[in-house]
Amino acid sequence: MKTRELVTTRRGLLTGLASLGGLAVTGCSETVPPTYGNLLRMGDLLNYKAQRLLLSTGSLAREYDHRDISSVPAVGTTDPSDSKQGAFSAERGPLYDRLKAGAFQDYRLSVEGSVARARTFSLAELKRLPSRTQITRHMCEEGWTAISEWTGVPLRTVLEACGIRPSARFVTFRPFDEQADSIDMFDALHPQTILAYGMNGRDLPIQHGAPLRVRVEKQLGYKSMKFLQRIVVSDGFEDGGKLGNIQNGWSWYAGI
Ligand SMILES: Nc1nc2c(c(=O)[nH]1)N[C@H]1C(S)=C(S)[C@@H](COP(=O)(O)O)O[C@H]1N2
Ligand SMILES: [Mo]
Repeated sequence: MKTRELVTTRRGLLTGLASLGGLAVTGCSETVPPTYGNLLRMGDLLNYKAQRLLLSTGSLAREYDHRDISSVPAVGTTDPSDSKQGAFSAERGPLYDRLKAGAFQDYRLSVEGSVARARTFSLAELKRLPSRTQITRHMCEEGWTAISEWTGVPLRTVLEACGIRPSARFVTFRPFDEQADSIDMFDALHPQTILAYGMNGRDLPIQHGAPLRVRVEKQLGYKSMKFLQRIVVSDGFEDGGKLGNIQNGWSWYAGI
């Protein structure tokens, strides 16, 4: 069963790569993120280009067994409704509080931007789409790692349900706290990039990003944005403005 899943997934990845064509692999200029004139950031660009070349042969993050699952610290925002937390949003925090009180029955994920049919998804709708479960190692840039099982819907499935415009290149995640981050289409369509609503066989706990977080398994921990409210597809690179990790001193590309 496991092997068959893996084979299907690898084939899925190859199909994905074929359909992307030379887009990211050849590094055509629109797909290369800016380095913001910082010399140190040139290393990110090299990492980005190297990883995209490696991906042409197909690359999945390692998956583990149930017995490997470890305990995970909750890091960064652990509850967007808590006004004492550093990244509290005065605008979205109270909204999150109401959704949490209603057990996220009224939660809607908005998918917008460079798609043919912008729309929202309830949790029930997301759960009706084909799911993927994966046991992976989270690697935080602070140095700790932890292994968990994640269940969710591939981001690719959700984007395709909205009709990805051929000009689309990047996907930005807008959470309920004061943060934002983006990935390129290559990572967005990667078979292990999922919108997770389950963790270790249960509903995703609040502190780990309820009701929905993304798992970007080929990058460091901070790219796996928790508490998703909106997903914005764009043709050009968006740094997320002052909420974006890039303007707050983080590498945009954190491939591992
Ligand atoms: N919305 C949001 N997403 C976030 C963060 C955050 O503070 N807010 N922290 C990031 C960081 S630095 C890490 S390591 C992981 C931590 O996930 P965990 O709390 O489930 O361990 O979430 C990432 N996603
Ligand atoms: Mo982190």
